[in-house]
Amino acid sequence: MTVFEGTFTQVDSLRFAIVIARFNDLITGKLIEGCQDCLKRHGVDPNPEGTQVDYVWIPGCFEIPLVARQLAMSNRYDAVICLGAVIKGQTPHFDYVASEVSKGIAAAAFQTGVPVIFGVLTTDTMQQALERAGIKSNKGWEYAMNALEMASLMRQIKGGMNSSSNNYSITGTTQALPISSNSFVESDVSPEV
Ligand code: INI
Repeated sequence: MTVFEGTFTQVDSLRFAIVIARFNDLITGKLIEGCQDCLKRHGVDPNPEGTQVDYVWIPGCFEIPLVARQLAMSNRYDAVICLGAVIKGQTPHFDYVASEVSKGIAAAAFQTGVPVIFGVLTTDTMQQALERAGIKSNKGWEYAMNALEMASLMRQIKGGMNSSSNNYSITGTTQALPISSNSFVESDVSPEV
């Protein structure tokens, strides 16, 4: 039997999309810096003018799932990293946004077979968010590590296929996909023929 495990080397051909919420950009701006630092130190060129990382700005976390799914479906990326910060206020808004973004990110990954990293801080206070965005540690760094590991792991599981060769399209029908396709699971995404 085989042990599959993501590595943090051989990153030259990996491509990532980073989706960033403008809402609470004091926090999300710091998360990007952490992400970029980690990617760079592992040999990925985070320059937006380069070929390895694209950046997509959106209004707030509620918009993440739609955009993340679209990017994951594009066959351009080995992983999509979603960065946001949902901070509790005086109203139930936090709960709606946090709930939708977490479910939506999971669904985007599940439906497309592309790793979509949940890089969304959910905190009670701005202070807690700041502590996780650079003051004590920078979770952006960890999210990039998660993306590197998952990108590598998925390439191995797919048998070394380049992500750009995994063509699929949305059909609206539910069917199990073969291992050589883009997912192991029941999904409404099916291979292009
Ligand atoms: N968006 C966030 O990213 N974080 C929040 O804390 C937040 N709160 O609490 O309101 C938030 N709201 C905006 C939301 O994500 C949408 O952009 C907006 O509702 C438009 O769809």
